[in-house]
Amino acid sequence: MRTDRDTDDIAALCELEKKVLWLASWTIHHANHLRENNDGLKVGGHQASSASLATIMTALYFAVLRPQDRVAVKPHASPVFHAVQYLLGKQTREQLEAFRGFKGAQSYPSRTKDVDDVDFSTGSVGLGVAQALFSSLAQDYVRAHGWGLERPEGRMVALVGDAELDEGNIFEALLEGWKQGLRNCWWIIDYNRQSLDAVVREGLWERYEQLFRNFGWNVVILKYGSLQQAAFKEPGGEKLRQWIDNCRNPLYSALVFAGGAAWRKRLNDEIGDQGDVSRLIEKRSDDELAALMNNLGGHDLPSLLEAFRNADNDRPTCFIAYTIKGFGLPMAGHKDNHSGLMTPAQMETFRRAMRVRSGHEWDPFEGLSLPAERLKRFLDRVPFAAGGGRRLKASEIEVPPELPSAFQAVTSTQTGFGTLLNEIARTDSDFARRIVTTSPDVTVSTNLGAWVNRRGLFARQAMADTFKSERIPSTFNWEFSPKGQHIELGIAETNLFILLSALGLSHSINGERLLPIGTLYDPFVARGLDALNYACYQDARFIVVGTPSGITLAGEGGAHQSIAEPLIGIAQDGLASFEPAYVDELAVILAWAFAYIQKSDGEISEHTWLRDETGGSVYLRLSTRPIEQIARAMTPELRQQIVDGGYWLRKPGPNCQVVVAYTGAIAPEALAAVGLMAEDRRDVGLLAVTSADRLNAGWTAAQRARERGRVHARSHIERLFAEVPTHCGIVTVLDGHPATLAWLGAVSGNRVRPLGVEHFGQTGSLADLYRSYGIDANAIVAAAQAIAPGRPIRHLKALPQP
Ligand SMILES: Cc1ncc(C[n+]2csc(CCOP(=O)(O)OP(=O)(O)O)c2C)c(N)n1
Ligand SMILES: [Mg+2]
Repeated sequence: MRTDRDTDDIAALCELEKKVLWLASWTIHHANHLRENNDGLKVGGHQASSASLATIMTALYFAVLRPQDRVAVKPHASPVFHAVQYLLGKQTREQLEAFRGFKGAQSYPSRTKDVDDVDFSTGSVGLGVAQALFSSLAQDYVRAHGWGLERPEGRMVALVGDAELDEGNIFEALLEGWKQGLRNCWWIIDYNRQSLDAVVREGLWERYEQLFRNFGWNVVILKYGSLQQAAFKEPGGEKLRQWIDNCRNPLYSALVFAGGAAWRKRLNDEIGDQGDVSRLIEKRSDDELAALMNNLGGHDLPSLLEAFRNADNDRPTCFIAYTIKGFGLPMAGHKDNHSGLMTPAQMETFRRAMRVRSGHEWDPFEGLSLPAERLKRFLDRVPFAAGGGRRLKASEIEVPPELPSAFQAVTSTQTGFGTLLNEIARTDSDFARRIVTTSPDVTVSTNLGAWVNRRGLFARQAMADTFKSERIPSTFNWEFSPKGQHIELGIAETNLFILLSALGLSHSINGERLLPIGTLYDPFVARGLDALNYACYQDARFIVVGTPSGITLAGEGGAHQSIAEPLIGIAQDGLASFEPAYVDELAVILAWAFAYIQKSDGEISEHTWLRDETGGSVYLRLSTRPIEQIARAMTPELRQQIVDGGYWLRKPGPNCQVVVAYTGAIAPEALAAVGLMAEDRRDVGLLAVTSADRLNAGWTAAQRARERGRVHARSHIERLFAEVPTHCGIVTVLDGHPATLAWLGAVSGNRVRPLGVEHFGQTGSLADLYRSYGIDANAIVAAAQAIAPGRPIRHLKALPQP
């Protein structure tokens, strides 16, 4: 039943809907026609896509959403989002005028770059949709652990393009959501039956409906608007409904584009000789007929409000809202409208139709029928805007400066990682409680088993380990409870990264900090790479562990051996990457990482020229190869150098002819090579590189700083190389792509011979593979002899022929 308040709301909402459409369209027009724009890319996609969602977003933001709700907005509806925020006083005219310009409002909603409180960034279609789902799971996790209960539970909402549902990651998320008992999540599908290039297949909604119901979702189909519903009740109305139901998507779109007269002709041709329905058509003018046929559920405020308000439970709900791409604009319905921009002449007509005076385009209440005062009062009462700033804050969790550790003399970094987490699991501290681990079905094989045994698996409902209750011995205790600290995922790596993205934003979304760690096999980082990039782009904070890695995983062959990941580690923004060789290094890096992922807003470090105070996420590439550990005391200096990216394991002497720089599991080969050439090359240096990424980033930043006048800026690698003579050759080696370390030669102008893996690996023993790929001790010696001429190195053996 509707109350007076609702009627009042609807009048105001109708006005705001017009204003939102106008402002979004004007923002786009401004960026295209009134500002210099020479990137060759038109922004038509925004125009038609925005119009498609304008009604739905008006209903949501101005009436339905509450402050605790969070939204991922379909990328191309960004202008609508900015227009809504503008009306709510959270976005500025300057930003809108600079839409797509330098530091202006972003083309795709961005948490990190926009000023108007974007909840979740979007851009790569499909990922924001999954982010809403996983954020709901993250919220459940936080609350099940007793945190943030003073705040109301929010709903995680995604505004989804219908073609966005082509992205497989959405279905991966859907399945995972079902397994995890998803709640409080809405996906609102903008069913305009158009994608970027074309009109979508017939009957997709039926597939979607079935699919969502199969996964336990509520499905609400918003097909007919209130005008249509009323018309269906008129004599002949049922015929009209049948015609609409049977009309193919491309034809409907084409008629929307063509307008009232075309509708009349078509309807008369097809159902016009049937008495009642003819009268139904005839009694409407062309404009009224067009308004009726365009009145789909997704453009009808009363139907939308009713549907949203009726969904007042916590079941995941999918709304399939029929819409028209380009609704209200001259390109409405045209299949080419994705790149269709309004011409200045069309904009002029639109401006007049909207009763906006020239020069008053940005005025919030210009040309509306209701008095500005009344609309202002309405806006002041909008529930969504009531909560103040939407970015919550959580204090930093204190991290022990050193992690408890006791390692075996011969061990691998992966085993060390398991041991370190197991030790943390024994402790009872806020730090240990805030850690949450997750893995896509590789929990045990990435060495998280001991941690999980102690801290348990997370589920909202407790579930006993049947093997344990049946008293069948097993190494692993697989018990689920609301207190568990490990979220076990299915194999989809993209889900892992989106979950990390959701857990890693908990401080800002839930006001409760988590310390998330995700593990996966290193080669499959590539499988989830876009999602990892997405998570970093929105500044989510987590630690990701890629293990096992490289051809060191000898018996597994090319399918499981990672090659390119060290380069990903260098190139991925927002991710500090490490590949330690020894477990004591790992312990230092991990302790540092727990603090680093919590940092924000600081200054760029004067010491290393890295972003140590602004923080970011961390990637650890670990190996299963057991190697002999170095018995040494950890000094503060060594600790700092490990974090900065490298240290001299053997300092080069003043006459140094060769430096060997290595990363990761290949350390024993590098050590052995230095031994083999010691008699024939002077003062050989051995550089342990714990982070090619941080060395490289620091070097680049220091150069940039010097070019901008800070003449004393020095990076860590420059300081390390300060004593290395320029005639000295550098051999670099790692179990990964050689380009990772090849740049080291450019730091002080040394010749460099980078060794590594460039081609898909194969099965074999470790010795077979290292020899074959040229990263064993003998290959290092051969490279040294080639770039650091001198007497023949006696221990050098002939290399295998390729
Ligand atoms: C991963 C990815 N691939 C491609 C694109 C380019 N792209 C942007 S929107 C879009 C299709 C949009 O269709 P739909 O989701 O139905 O939204 P509509 O255009 O109807 O508003 C595509 C292919 C993208 N943003 N992300
Ligand atoms: Mg579409």
